[in-house]
Amino acid sequence: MITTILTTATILCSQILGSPTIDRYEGWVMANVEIECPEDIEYLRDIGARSLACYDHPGQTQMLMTEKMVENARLHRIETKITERDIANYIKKIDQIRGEARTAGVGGWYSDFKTWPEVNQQLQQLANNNPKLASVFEVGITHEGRAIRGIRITSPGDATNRKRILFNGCQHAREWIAVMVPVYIAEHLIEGWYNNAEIQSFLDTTEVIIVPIVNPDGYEFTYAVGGDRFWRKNRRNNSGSCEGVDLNRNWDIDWNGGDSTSTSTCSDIYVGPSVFSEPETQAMRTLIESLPNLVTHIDFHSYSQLILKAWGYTSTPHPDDNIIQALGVAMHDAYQSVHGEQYTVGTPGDILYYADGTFQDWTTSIGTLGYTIELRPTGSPGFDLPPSEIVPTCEESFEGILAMMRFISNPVTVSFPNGLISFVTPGEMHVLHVSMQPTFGGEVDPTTAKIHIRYGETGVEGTVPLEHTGNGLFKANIPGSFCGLSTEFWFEVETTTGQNQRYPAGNAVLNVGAAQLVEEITMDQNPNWSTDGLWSWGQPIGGGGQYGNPDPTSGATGNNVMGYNLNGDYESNLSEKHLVAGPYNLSGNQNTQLQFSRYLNVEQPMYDHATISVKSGNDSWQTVWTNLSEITDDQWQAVSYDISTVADNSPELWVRWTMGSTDSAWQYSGWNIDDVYISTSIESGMVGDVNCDGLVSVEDVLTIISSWGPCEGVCAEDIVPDQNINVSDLLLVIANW
Ligand code: 0X9
Ligand code: ZN
Repeated sequence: MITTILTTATILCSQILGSPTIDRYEGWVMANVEIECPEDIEYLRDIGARSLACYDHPGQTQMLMTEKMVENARLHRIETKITERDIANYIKKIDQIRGEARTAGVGGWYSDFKTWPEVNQQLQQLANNNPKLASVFEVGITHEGRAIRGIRITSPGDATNRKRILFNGCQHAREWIAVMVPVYIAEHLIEGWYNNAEIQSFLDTTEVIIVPIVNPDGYEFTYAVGGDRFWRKNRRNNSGSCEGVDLNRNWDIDWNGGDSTSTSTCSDIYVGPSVFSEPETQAMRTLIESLPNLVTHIDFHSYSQLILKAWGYTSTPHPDDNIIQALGVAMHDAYQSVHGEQYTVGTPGDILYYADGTFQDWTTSIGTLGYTIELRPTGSPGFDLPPSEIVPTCEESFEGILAMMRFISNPVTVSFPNGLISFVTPGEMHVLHVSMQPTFGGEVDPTTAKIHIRYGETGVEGTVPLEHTGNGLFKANIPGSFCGLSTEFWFEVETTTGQNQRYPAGNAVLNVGAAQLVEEITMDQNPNWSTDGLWSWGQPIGGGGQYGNPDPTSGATGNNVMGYNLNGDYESNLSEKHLVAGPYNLSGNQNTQLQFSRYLNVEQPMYDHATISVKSGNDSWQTVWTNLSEITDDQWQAVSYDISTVADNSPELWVRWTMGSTDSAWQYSGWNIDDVYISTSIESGMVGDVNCDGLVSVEDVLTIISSWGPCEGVCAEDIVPDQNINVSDLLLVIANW
C-alpha cells in the first residue's frame, strides 16, 4: 500500500517537471468531490488527488484527479463528479475569457489578472505619480532572483511614530485575486488621500505597507508557458524531487507541527527544510521586524470567503479574542455592505482546518493582530474567478480594510449595552448606559469619561462627567429638550496612557417628538408568538445560573414573561432558537423604537449568543443588537433601540429574539423578556409646539398655563429656557402661531 502511494506521488511530481500546463495534466480531470469525513480526506491525499481548495474542507471540494483516482474514490464510496474532462481545454477557455475581458477593458487596470511585471509597473507608477505619499521598496530576492516589491503609503511628514498596517497577497502562487486586491487597496488609499477626509486622517496617523506578491517565482510559474496554473508553493529546488515550499507553512509558529503540514517535498503543504528556510519568508520577517508599532496584518488568499483569525494552530483561544473577534466582525459587516457577500469570521480550526507555521499566527505571536482573508469565490470556479469579479472583490475588500482602519483609530470602543435611541418625548430625561472598553489592551481612565451636550446645532456646549458603575460601564443622564430643539451629544474618554477617544465622530442626536404607542405587549396574557426550542410564556422560577445569575422569579411587571427555558439555563451546543413576534403594520409611521424589559444572562460572544433582529416583509433579518460581552443581569433592565431604518413605513414588521448558538460548556439562564413596546413619533420640528402634536395652537398655550411657575432641570414648557415657565414662553408660542 505504502509503495503505491509513493509511486503515485512521484508520478504526479515528475509529470510537473518541465512540461507546459497543457501536457502536464494529460489524463487528468477536474472533479467536485463530496468529502464527508476525515478518512475521506486522508484517502484522497494518499491516492494523490490534488485539492484545489483547502484539503480538509468537509463538503464539496474541487480536485484535480486522474480518471483512475476518480474510479478508486468512487469504489471508496466518495461521491465524485467530473466537471472538466479536458484540462487543456479548460485552461484555453479561461485564457479566452481573460483575453476578452482585457480587450473590453471594463474596470481599467482591474479588467483582468496581471502578471508580476505588470504589477511592479503599476506600483512604480503609483509612487511616481504621488511621491509625497508613496514609495516603492524592495523586500528581498527570491530563489530565482526576482525582487519582491512593496509600497509604503502615508501622509507627508515624519512617520516614525505612526501606527503601521501590513497587507500582503500571494504567498500562494495560484491565488491570483489575492494579488489584485492589495494593488487596488494601494491605489485607492492614495486616491482617497486627495478626496476623502477620513482616509486622509487615517494616513496622517498610520503608515500602510503593501506587498502584493510575496511569491513572485511561483506566481510567474502559474502564467508561464511550461508552467502550472495550479501551482501553490514557491519554486525552491528541492534537489532531485519536486520543487517548492509552502510559504504559509514556513513561519516560526508551531512549525512542522503536524496540522496541515508535510515533510514530503512533493506535498503542496511542504513545510520546507527548516523554519524560515525560504528567502520569501525571511524577507517578510526582516521587513516586519523593521516596522515598530505594527498593529494589524492581513494575508490575502483565495478562495472560500473567510475571515480567519488567530489562532490557526491551536484550539486554545487567544487571550484578546474579544478584540480580535470584534475586528473580524467589523470587517465582515463592511465586506457584506458593498455587494452583500458573506465572509465567515472564525478561527481556522472552527471554520476551516488547523494549520501550523502560518503567517497570520506568526504576526499575531509578535503582538500584531494577524488575519488571513480568503477572497472570492465561495467554491467553484475556485482560483479562476471570472475577471468580471475582480473589481467587486476589490471594492468589498477596500471597505473591509477601511473598517480595519476605523477600528484601530479607536483606542476605546464605545457601545450602548441597553441600546441607543434617537427620539424622546418633550422634556423627557433619558438615561443612557454606555460601555467604554479599551480596544487594544491598556485601561480606560473612568475619571476622564464625560458627555458633551448642546441643544440644537448652534447651542452652547457643556460637559458633564459620566457616572461610573464599574467595569467600564457608565450612566449618562441626558436631559430632554422641547419640541423643535434636538439634544446633540458625544462622549469623550482617555486611556490611562493618555490616548483620547471621541465617540461618535459627529454628534449623536436625540430628537423630540410626541410618542405614539403602536404595540404594547405586557405579557400578562400569552401573546402566542412563534417559538422554537425552549422559548415559552409563563412565570420564571428563578432557576438556572450555573454561570451568571439565575432567572428572575417574576416579570418586570406582573408574573409572566417570554423566556428561554423558564425553569433554568439554556442548553449546551444549542443552534439558534428564535422567538418571533409580528407582523405589525407600521405603514405611515416614522421614528420607530423597540423598547422592552430585559433580564438576560449569556456568556461572552466567543461562546454563546443572544441577538435581537428585525425584518420587514420578506426582506432579510437585520441585527439590531447582539451581546458584545458576557451579560449578567441581576435585575430587570429597560432597553430601547432605534429600529427606524427597517420598521418605518413597513406594512409588515417582524421582531425576533434569538437564543444561541451556544458552545459545549458554561450554561447561563438566558433571555427573559417583558413589557414590549413599539412606539413611533412625529417630528413636529416647530418651535412653540409645546406638546409636539404638529400644530402651534391653543393646546400649547394651555399646556404652558397648566405648568406655570418655576421649573427644575429641563422642562418641555420652558421653551425660552430660564428655569421659569412664564410669559416669555407664552410669547414664543404666540410668535410662532
Ligand atoms: O492553508 C492555507 O495556507 C490557507 N488556505 S489556502 O486555501 N489559501 O491555502 C489558510 C491559512 C489559514 N490559517 C490557518 N489555517 N492556520
Ligand atoms: Zn492560500
